[in-house]
Amino acid sequence: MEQKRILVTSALPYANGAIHFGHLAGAYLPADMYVRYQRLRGRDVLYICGSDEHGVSILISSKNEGVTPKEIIDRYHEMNKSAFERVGISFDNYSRTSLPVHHETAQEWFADFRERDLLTRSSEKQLYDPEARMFLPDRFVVGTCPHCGYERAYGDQCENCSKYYDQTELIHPRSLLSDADPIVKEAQHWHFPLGDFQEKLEEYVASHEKDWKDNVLQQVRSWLKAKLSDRPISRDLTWGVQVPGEEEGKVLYVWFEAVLGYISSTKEWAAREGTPDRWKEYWCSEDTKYVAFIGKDNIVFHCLMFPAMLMAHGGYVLPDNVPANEFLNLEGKKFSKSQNWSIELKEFLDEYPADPLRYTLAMNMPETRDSDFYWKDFQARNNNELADILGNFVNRTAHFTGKHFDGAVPESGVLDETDEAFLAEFAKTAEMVSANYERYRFRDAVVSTMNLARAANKYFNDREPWKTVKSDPAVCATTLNCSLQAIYALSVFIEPVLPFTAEKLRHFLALPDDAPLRWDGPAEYRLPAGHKLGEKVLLFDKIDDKTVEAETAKLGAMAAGDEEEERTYPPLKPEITIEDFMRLDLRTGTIREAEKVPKSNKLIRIIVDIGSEQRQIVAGIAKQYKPEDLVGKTIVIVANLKPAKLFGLESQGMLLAGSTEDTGPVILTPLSDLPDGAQVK
Ligand code: B3M
Ligand code: ZN
Repeated sequence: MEQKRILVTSALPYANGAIHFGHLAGAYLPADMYVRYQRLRGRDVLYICGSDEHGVSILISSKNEGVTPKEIIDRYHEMNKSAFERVGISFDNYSRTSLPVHHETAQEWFADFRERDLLTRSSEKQLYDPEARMFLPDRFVVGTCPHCGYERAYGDQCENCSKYYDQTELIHPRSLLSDADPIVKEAQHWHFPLGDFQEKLEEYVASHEKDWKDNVLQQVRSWLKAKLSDRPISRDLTWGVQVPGEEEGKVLYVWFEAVLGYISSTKEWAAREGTPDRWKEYWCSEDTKYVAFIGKDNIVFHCLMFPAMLMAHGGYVLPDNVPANEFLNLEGKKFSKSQNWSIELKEFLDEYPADPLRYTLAMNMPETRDSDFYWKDFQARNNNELADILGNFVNRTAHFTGKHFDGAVPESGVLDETDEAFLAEFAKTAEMVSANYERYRFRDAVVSTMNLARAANKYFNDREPWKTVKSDPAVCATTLNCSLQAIYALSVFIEPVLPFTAEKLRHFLALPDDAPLRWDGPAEYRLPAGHKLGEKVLLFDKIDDKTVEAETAKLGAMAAGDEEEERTYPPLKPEITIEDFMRLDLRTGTIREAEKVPKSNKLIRIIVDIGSEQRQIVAGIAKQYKPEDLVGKTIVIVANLKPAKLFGLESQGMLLAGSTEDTGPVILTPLSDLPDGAQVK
């Protein structure tokens, strides 16, 4: 059964950074190609997206930069929206989850679930910062790892030993927001009963065994096999969608509300169109085919959580397909913003046109496995394929028609077999490319599309119009007539992948009003003889070796980078008074003994003489120092820190060390001699 309408969504990118090629190739370019193709088929298709403007990562960026979360989301929303436009992603609506329509929608869904007693509420122990007056998300706490003693372990996972634990298990937890010691407090959280949907989701996934991609099915099956369980859907944060009926500071878990962003964005679209109820035609009708484009890291939420929410609500259409792509890498390495191993869309588009990029990404789309963007490949695709095949064919046809036929479509004579066969390619291409788009095979679709340009180039060569123009003008006219028909056909078929070039072709053809801008146009319609063409246009500039070398070098240089400049610094803590500082008792002391803590590869136990007494301190410095090098050194310790146990050993204080991610702890010592027990202030 063919549905009346197609609803297409692309994952909502976080408004927390600039989108790069990897994002584009993952969830946006394929969706846009699919949508443009469907529009040409004359189908009622709606393409929805927007910025995901909540979540802890945005809060962290705002703290790091010392600006409000609103400033962060405004900046990146505008930046990404405009980059999407410039690269030709043709959303019908690009919304924001910070808009009232979204907050209301998400709250309505939550309230509906709660009123129907679907949700459960239970309490969990969590660290609370009494000074910042908030519960601490895992990324906002550091402390000593309960497993290996690493001192900068995060609330959920230790970067040193990779173990997971509960944030309340951290030793000496510290809030990254303020100086206060966090306290353990009970927090009430709402849970969505995902486990109750196990069976229904199994049926749902089974019903798509034939049409979903393997990478998607594999991930989903392994989740189902492990059995689904209830998921917390509230968080204690100051940034997000307020949980209705709760005190301030309790927000909906970002994934619970972000997926509803597709619905609120559709509502925004409908209201702007002056038909406020029309969003329901897409979301609440069995006549809709819903396709959700995402990257592979979003599979669980789109294939299990969101469908379960839609089932729980009732009356909504479920995704018919979730074509998730794998990841695109850059020159053999993962995209990394922090290491500057990345190409931001905006910067790229300041230098290069969008279509060659779309084409290159489509030809390397990570459809079944991770793939790469290489500058060299970009150059080759642009020069050898777009310019030398498509561009060359159009260029020669335009030039020849201008020179010999006064820039108008020549009258076709009798078609011979070659002409017939060439024209018959249009319908075949339409069918083949279409079959690929319908099956979400984007690379194959583009290969088949380019094959028509190849065939056209060959046709022009084989017919040698530069010879027949003298020897047999009627044949020459036929050749050019057919070539111009091919440009029209190409202007339709390349539209999904090369929309800006398609537009240029239509401009050159000065398409008559009755020429259908539709997928089946090339099989049915012919440009009439005598039709006056528009101006010749340049389609593709070649990219030279120097440019490619410079771009590649830039990437390398950035990654090796001037570390000082590229480093990000932890946010400064709130101001304290001199009295606050004086509460610390810092003392000098000489290390008398040092040895590695057995079974720990990080910890060293030292005995420090602070004059009045000797202290045992256990410190995570074994990677940086050998015990024998430490004995005899004067260091500074915090002498009035409450003792803590590490690997069964009591640590009676803490030594002062400076540290960065790259250096690890570096112990501080006095510049000149100081006796033991001197106060440090
Ligand atoms: N913003 C995560 C991501 O960008 C998230 C997607 C939301 S889709 C509703 O990977
Ligand atoms: Zn650890």
